[in-house]
Amino acid sequence: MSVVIIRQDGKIEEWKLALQLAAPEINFYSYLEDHQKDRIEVAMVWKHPQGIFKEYPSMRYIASFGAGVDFLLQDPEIPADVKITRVVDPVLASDMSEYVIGALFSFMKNLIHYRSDQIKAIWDPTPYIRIRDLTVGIMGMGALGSCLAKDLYRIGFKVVGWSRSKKNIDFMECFSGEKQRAEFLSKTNALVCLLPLTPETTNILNKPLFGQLPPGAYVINVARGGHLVDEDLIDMINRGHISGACLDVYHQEPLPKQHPFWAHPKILMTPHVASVSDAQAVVPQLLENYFRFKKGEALLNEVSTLRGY
Ligand code: NDP
Ligand code: OXD
Repeated sequence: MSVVIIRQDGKIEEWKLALQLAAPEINFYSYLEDHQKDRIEVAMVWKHPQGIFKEYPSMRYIASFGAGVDFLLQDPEIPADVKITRVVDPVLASDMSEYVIGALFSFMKNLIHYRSDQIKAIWDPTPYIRIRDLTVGIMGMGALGSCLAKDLYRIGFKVVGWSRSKKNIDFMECFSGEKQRAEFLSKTNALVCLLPLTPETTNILNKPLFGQLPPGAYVINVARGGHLVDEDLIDMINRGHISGACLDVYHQEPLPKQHPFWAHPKILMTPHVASVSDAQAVVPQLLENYFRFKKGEALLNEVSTLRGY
């Protein structure tokens, strides 16, 4: 029983140790160490080097270490019949809520603005926004978006949501599909993107969409860089229609040093850390799926390659 672990962020040993401790009967290999590649059927992966799956002709099941699977579905070298799963985890969801709530308050209370004033020793009180004055619109009401909606509601925010299929949630108004998107946007003062990256959602955060938000709206993108048309965001902020943005994800990560986001006074950037899979929380579901796969049982959180998420 063998599994290959593939990731390029320096965390292979940490995950390998956590997995090995929990399942000593399985051999876990880093893709960088010697192992019989042609016999490996299962991989656990986070942002793999392109072309790596050509080296694993027996691959049948790939588990993403994260919630997103866009990097796997975009790889044409992964055969269509390979099963793919993703992480769905309450810790991942609550970490995401905490991040978004932090970003919202930093916008409402002008904290980034004051930090930049502080560096220049400027004393300039500015009006702030109260919870009761703001409606948060969540694009993507899945595992993360629906947890965020509950947490925001608990704090007292008005929340609206938008997804592919219709949701009925008693404490909030939910919209679905293309036809209801404009209405959803018209009610949103702070937009949070928690969509998966698919062909339908690529570049969805663009000028026409921003134009449908009320003037002064704030944008938080914690999903994928591919959702956002960078120059459209900058243009709509510079025109004053969008009051600013908090971004955690980018087209290219790390974001190249010359990118205009770095120096923009109204853009708060973080390095893809909104919610990071926690080994202790996630190892049990990775192993559960490994054993299910071995027994030929249905997998948890299997991705639909047709739907794209
Ligand atoms: P889910 O698959 O659980 O939810 C996706 C939601 O998006 C669903 O509500 C789905 O609708 C909706 N959706 C999908 N396609 C469309 C569409 N074309 N139009 C409208 N709605 C659509 O995903 P998660 O909540 O688990 O994660 C969302 C994303 O967050 C991940 O794919 C990942 O990219 C990102 N992420 C970022 C992290 C970070 O640290 N920055 C950490 C973790 C995740 P429906 O309900 O009808 O299916
Ligand atoms: C994820 C992520 O998809 O960290 O889990 O972006």
